[in-house]
Amino acid sequence: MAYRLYGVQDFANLAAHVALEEAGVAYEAVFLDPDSGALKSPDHVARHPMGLVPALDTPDGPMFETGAILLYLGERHGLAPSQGASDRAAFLSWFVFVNNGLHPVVMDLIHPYRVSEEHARIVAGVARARLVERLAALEAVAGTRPRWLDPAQPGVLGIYISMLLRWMRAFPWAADLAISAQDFPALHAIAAACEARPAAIRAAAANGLSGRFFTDPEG
Ligand SMILES: N[C@@H](CCC(=O)N[C@@H](CS)C(=O)NCC(=O)O)C(=O)O
Repeated sequence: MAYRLYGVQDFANLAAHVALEEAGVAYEAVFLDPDSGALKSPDHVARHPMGLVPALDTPDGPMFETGAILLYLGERHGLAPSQGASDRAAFLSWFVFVNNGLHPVVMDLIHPYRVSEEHARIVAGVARARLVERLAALEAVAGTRPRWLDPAQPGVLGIYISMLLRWMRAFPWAADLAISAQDFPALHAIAAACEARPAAIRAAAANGLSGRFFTDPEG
């Protein structure tokens, strides 16, 4: 088995799961039960120092962090511009923008009480405003249809964005703070194309998801 992916159903491992399916490589998905303490077990902490998911066993050793795993799989399996490609610089810029500027802010939209229990509403509201601003920037670049965000081609950045769109719609701390992919047509097109591909449908099913799981998820 080339890869073993450790995750929890419908957690951040979903993106790596879709990437593995798109890559068409041999892998095993291991789902852990967070309520059993499995994430904090010595075995799992050896894979992920914070006892979180995803973690991935690779032929080059164990990995953790969604962004690192997606970049690794993308470069190895043709789901991202490779070293030397003229569009790699732009791809890397926007990949890190999503990993660093979007992903943690989505976590604040979903779990603002981790920042401040008393001011959760304010934290989530600020996160929402930041996300809308940053999604607009991402929408603008997606509208230029770079190869690495082309809805017609699977790629790790489109997969990553699709998962975050799911979370922003399905899991905001308060329902009125939800962000809809429909408000960002170029991003919606990427997520809609992704969720229609057999690879993503297989990965979603393994995570207990069906239907329009990226663009119109049930919270
Ligand atoms: N920056 C990390 C964040 C990982 C993370 O927060 N994972 C969450 C799921 S989305 C988790 O494992 N939660 C389980 C827990 O908190 O016990 C990454 O992108 O991999």
